[in-house]
Amino acid sequence: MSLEKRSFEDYHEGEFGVLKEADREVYELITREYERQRNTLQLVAAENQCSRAVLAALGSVVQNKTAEGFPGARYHGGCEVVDDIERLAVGRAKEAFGAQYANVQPHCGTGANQIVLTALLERGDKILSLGLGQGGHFSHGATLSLTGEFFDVENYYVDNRSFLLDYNVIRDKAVEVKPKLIICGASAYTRTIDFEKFREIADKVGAYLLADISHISGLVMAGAHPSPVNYAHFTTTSTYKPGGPRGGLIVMGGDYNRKTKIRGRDLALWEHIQRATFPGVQGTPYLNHIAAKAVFFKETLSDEYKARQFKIIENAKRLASSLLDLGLDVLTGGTDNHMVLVNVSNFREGLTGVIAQKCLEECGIVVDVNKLPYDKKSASVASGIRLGTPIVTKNGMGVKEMDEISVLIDAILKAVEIISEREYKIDESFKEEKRNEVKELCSG
Ligand code: DSN
Repeated sequence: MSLEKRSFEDYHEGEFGVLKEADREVYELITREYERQRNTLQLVAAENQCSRAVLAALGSVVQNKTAEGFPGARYHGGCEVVDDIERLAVGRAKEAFGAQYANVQPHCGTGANQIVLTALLERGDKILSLGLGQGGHFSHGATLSLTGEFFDVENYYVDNRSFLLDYNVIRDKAVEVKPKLIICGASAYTRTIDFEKFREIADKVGAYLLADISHISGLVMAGAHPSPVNYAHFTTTSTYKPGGPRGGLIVMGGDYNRKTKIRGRDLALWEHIQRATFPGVQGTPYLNHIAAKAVFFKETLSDEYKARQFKIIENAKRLASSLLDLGLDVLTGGTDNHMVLVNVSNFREGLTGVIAQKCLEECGIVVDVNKLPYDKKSASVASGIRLGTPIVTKNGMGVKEMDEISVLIDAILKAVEIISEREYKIDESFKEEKRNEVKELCSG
């Protein structure tokens, strides 16, 4: 049963009694967060909701164990149980992704990308990736990220009219730049990514291909989006976005065992990844998170999980079409995945992404402000918002609720009084009315 249907005490049963006794302040903050998640609409495309079994593994004594290294080759004693846990998680990750190699140690998706870059590249090597403001990610070489500081990064862009990836343009850019690594995958792109084409481009210029599928990895595991695993040399994902614990993952397909000389060491590609993980980038992995990843990967093999991924897409498509029907500008005219991008500045004169995000949140609808491709506004003001359907789908919502959510969004964005690009006013009684409607929807 999802968290929306249960009280905090009921959901967490006994274990939070201990915290309540030990630290009332933190207990109350966690209770508040639980109520926030339960009574408001969670439409952050990067978020999901893990199961109670995953939470149990996260909160287990496994968190006490230190174990630098890999199963069978640790720098600490007493690792026989955590070795079995990590082996189980690796086996299940391989099965879930149809991969030849899996590394469950990365602390997060960004860390997984840093490990791949550390394994392959030397300072100043060239990366070609989708620009951050175009839907890319900080860890794909953005300025201010260490990936942008250490490497020579060039970007490819989406088309300035269709907002779609144009693979011919990307190929031409790759031929011009001659990168050592091409990164594909995005945090704000709503259409299917052609990983096979990316691999053709990478092969043409002799580059490695990294597919960061953090946002769509649940869809990929279920077969609801084509998989990059046998095209990309390396596939990375965060594990919370598809509905598991916080953490990262690296998987590899047919290239995993390819002998490659990097910095004088002639090793298989997977061995370079192991070395870059520890001691390259990380120390002890979070073994409780690895136990939770094992639980999660088992869940992803179930029919319920797989069916839900298709439902997430169905709901996102319906949310996009309902918003379009109400006159909102949905980028690319719809979506192929879990995500919907809306240009709110095209909806009302003076409306910005940040005002949309804040006034929706005051009414109980949680979304992200999002700089859109070719957006003239700064990232913190922006013209867009990004919405995602994984959590509302997990909580049993369907197309009827997507229509209701669209009507709420339309009404709130029309009602807000715009003062400046960041300032606005919203009538208190209108806000209360919408919050109650949202609460009703969440408990339905
Ligand atoms: N937090 C993710 C997102 O919002 O897309 C990126 O790491």
